[in-house]
Amino acid sequence: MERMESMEPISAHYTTDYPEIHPDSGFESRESCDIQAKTPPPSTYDEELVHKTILVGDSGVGKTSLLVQFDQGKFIPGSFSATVGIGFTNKVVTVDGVKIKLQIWDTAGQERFRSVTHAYYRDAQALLLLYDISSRTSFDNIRAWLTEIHEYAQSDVVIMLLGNKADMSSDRAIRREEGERLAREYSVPFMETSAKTGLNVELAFTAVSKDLKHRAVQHTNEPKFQIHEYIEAQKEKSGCCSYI
Ligand SMILES: Nc1nc2c(ncn2[C@@H]2O[C@H](COP(=O)(O)OP(=O)(O)O)[C@@H](O)[C@H]2O)c(=O)[nH]1
Ligand SMILES: [Mg+2]
Repeated sequence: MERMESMEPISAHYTTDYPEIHPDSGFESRESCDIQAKTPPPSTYDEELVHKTILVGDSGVGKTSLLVQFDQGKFIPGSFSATVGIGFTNKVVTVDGVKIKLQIWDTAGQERFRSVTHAYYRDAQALLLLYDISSRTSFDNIRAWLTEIHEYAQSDVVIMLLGNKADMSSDRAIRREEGERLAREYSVPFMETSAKTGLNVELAFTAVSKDLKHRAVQHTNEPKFQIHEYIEAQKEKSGCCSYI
C-alpha cells in the first residue's frame, strides 16, 4: 500500500478520451464500479459505466506495448520501463452498437509479486494476464499470478490469458497448446497476441468488453455470454490460427 501512495502520476503518452476521469483519481475514488456491483443489472446497458481493466504479468512480457497497440494502433519498439509507475488509458470500445468505457491500468516496475498490491486489483472488473511466448519463466509465473489474482481480485473479475509476442516464432519457448492447456485448467479464455503485428489485440479487448456488457445487463431469460465460444468464432473468422 505504501508503494502505491508513493507512485507518480501518469506520463504523457497516456490518453484521456473522456474528460470526467482524472489520472490521479483511480485509486482513491471507487467511481462507478461499486454502483454496478450493488444495484441489480438494468435492462439496458448504461454507457456511463466505467470498467476498470488491468494489465498483469511479468516485466517485459509486453503489457505496455499491447496497450499502446490497442490505443494508438502502432508498435513502438524498445522498453517502456523508463516511464512512470502506474497509470491508466481510457478507451471506448463499441460492441453490438453500444459504447463500453474501459479504463485500462498499466504498471511499470511494479510487476514483481506482492509489490502490485491489493490497491491495483481493487475494483478491477477485467484483467488481462500476459506471458511472453519466448519466455518460459514468464509462462511458469502465470500460476503465481493467478494465485495472487484469486487472493486480491474480485471473484467475478473477467480474466483473459494472453500469450504475447506471437510474432517471435523462431524464439518461441511455449507452444500454443501449453497456453491452451493452462487456460483450460483455470477455466479462463486464452489467445496468442502480438503487440508488434497487432494480432488479436483488438479481439482481446473486444471479447472482454462484450463480457463486461453482458454482465452489466443480465436478462434472466437470455443465455449467458460465452466468451470462450465468441473468441473461438472470431479467431476462425480472422484466420488467426494458421498464423500462430
Ligand atoms: N517482437 C515483439 N516484441 C514485443 C511485443 N510486445 C512487446 N515487445 C517488446 O518487448 C519489450 C518489453 O515490452 P513492454 O511493453 O515494455 O513490456 P512490459 O514490461 O510488460 O510493459 C520491448 O522491447 C517491446 O518492444 C510483441 O508482441 N512482439
Ligand atoms: Mg510496461
